Amino acid sequence: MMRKLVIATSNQGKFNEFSQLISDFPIEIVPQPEGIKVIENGKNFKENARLKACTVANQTGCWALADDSGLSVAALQGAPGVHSARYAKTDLERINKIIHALEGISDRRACFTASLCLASPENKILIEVEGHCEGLITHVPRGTNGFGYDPIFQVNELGMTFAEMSMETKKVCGHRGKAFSIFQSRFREII
Ligand code: ITT
Repeated sequence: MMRKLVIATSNQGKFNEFSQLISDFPIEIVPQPEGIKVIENGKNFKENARLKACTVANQTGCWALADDSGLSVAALQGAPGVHSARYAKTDLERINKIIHALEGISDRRACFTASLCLASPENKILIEVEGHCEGLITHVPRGTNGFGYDPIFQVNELGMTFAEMSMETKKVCGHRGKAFSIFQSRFREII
């Protein structure tokens, strides 16, 4: 019987990316059941990923893979960082808030981080990894793919925003894909 893996997120964009990243593995991917509430009060991405993975694994009785991620903007002293999801109410409002906060500022440097944590129902941490992607905040949103802050994050190596890339390209250069490439070799050993 195939092992079940719950993707411990309520963010559909993340779920879509993980479905693609994990598609080669002999594992059944299931979404997080509705109604699970996690208090994300960790002081960094790693702590929040742990909280989400352990809570969901414990409540579902399955292995759970969580991702805590966010955008840190240099000229905003690392904000929104771990508060990326709570920076404003909607993706559009969050994007506009960043563009507005950087008005007249020439330093547009930013970094995306993804911390992944795989936990068992007994709250054992099986794998923890982190990936980063360096880029610049654009002056206007560009592109229609992806989710969240994708339209205003231009990746240094490619000069394209995440929202202008295919999921395949984002997988190679993005923070989540980079974290997953470290994750996958360890994951293969334990499944
Ligand atoms: P879960 O906690 O349920 O996974 P969330 O959206 O609240 O969902 P986080 O707490 O990790 O997730 O917050 C991450 C924020 O950063 C959120 O606003 C995302 O939309 C955004 N984000 C994360 N990865 C992103 C990516 O690859 N592209 C664009 N925005 C991203």
